[in-house]
Amino acid sequence: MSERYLITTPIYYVNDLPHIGHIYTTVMADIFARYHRMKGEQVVFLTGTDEHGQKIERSAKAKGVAPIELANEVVRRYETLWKDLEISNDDFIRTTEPRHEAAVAEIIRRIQAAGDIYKGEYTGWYCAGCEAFYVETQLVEGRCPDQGHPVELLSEPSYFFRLSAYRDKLLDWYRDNPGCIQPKSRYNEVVRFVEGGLRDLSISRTSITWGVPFPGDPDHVVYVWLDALTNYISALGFGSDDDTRFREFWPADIHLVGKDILRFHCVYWPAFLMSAGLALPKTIFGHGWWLRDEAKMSKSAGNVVRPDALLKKLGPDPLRYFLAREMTFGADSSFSDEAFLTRYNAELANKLGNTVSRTIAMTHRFAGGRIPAPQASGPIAEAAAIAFTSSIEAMDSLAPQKALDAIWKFLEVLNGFIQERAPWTLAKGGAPERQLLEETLGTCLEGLRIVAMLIAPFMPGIASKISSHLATGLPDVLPEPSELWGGVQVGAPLPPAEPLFPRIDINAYLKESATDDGPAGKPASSPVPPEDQTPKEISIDEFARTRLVVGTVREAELVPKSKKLLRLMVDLGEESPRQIVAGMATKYAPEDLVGRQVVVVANLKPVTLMGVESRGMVLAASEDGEPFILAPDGPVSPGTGVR
Ligand code: ME8
Repeated sequence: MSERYLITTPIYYVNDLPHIGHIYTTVMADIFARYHRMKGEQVVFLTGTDEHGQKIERSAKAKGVAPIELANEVVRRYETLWKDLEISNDDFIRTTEPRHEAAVAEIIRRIQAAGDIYKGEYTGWYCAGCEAFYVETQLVEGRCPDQGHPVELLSEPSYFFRLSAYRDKLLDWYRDNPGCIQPKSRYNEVVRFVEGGLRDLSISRTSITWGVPFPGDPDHVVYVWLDALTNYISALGFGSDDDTRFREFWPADIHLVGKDILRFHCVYWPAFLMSAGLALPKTIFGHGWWLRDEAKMSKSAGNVVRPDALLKKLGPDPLRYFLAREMTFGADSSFSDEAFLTRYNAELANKLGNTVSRTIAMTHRFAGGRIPAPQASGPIAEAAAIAFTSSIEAMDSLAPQKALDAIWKFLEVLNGFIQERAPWTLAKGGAPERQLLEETLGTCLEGLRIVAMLIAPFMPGIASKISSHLATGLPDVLPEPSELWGGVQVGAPLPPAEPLFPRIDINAYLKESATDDGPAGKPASSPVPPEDQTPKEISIDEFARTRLVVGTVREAELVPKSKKLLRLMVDLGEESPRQIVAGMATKYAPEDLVGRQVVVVANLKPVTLMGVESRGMVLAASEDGEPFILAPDGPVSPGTGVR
């Protein structure tokens, strides 16, 4: 019987649309769910929406709709977003579903049977933003101590849960299960809080109506946090006729939550479960916050990032990668498009994308486009084994960013191996060099097959694309370490290389999104007069920083949908021709350029023009907008310098 693994995200409020914080928790949970499936475990991954309570009741009223209409609309957005991000949740629980309400009634029945509920009067402060009760001394400058939301005074009949009776039992649980709250700093925080003593908790409301009716007393609705926390078992069938999944999968292996809702998960939830005689979760992991301008991003603060444009432009994988790589799991981090695009270009386009397309291109050029046999063993196989075991260890110890580190270190090893062996030089040698060349390419392709397998939980789309490039599918289950090396299909034909991550011109992108995006945008016309366009004097050293070389055009074609742009493949004497986009189609037909020599700026930062990456610039004199190509006075070898 394979092991079982239950992972959950918080269920999100439906008062507003999701932002990067909700995306983060859900993506991280998805990464772990996929990883555990690849370990051969039976996984249940749950997410959903928290639809009751004062906050939703008020938001709906302000929008002039019924709460359920608001919920339906936001749920639709969540479901689309999760699909776009390739989230592989096994269920989506809504707290307005009958199966959930049945579970809430059942847990209250059990808590009541344990003698832990009594009726009284609640008088105190309430924060609708956090849906939390506070006593006067907890407030900070008259606001909620956790998030600074406004609070209001309540005085209403209420049912109470004897939370105070659970102080010692909770402390015992924390002591006996030091891994139950992670990271350690959060564990200490919770223990200190509980050591300070617990007050009984109000678990019903009478001044709102949008909630689960309190069993046996229809004047009350269930306090929204007791209602919401129960989602973790209602989604498994607890309290329903078919509770097989509950019996098989509960307790949860990990509740993944933001640190904002630690107290509810580490104090209230275990106490409710103890009272109801149910098993306690194995781990509650409180991750950090995505910040903007030093403040937590939140719907109420209105400082949120909704990365719709990035998602639309680049698909889900780069965003999934960035979220997992940028934030040390557990710590806070700041989100910026710039940090995202920098990692994208450096780590995805350069390190991963280039290594894959370069290796495939060389296999076509030098090895007939079929996968050659890799080395049977050696330093690259050893480095692959290290990447494999380190990334598994990192994932098992809840450090996904370290797993990515290990994989990218291995990519560096592969790149170093290519540079050292220099297939483009080996290709010019005799039989022994050719054999070495084939072995080099086979070894790199095998290394990339392993990389694809290891990145699959993080970037499922790209991983399967690389695997299909390499003519192997992704394995459903990770191999044993002894079986890791040598799975590549020797002799299989490779499809042509295609760029996996087209490079992005960061400045152009940021400028474009600044003018597109409203609040961060700048007015299209500026009152500041344009600067003098004549460049100022430069020194010879400054000029020498421009690498000018002669190249021979090998291929030319029109860029689709463009009247002006040509896509050229220019031989600069490097291992493969460079793709360069030139604005010359109004003057030159593609076929006239093939075979011609041109002068190229070879160290220009790559840009993407009409979706095509350009890695250099062809020089031309320009008179009244008409280009005149510059060329050497006689044929020279591609790559010859110009000065
Ligand atoms: O709290 N950085 O729902 P919610 C990182 N319904 N993560 C963030 C974040 C940020 N800036 N902002 C939000 C609720 N999150 C309750 C949960 S569970 C039984 C009920 C993430 O819509 C993080 O996981 O306010 C946080 O805990 C959650 O979204 C809060 O989502």
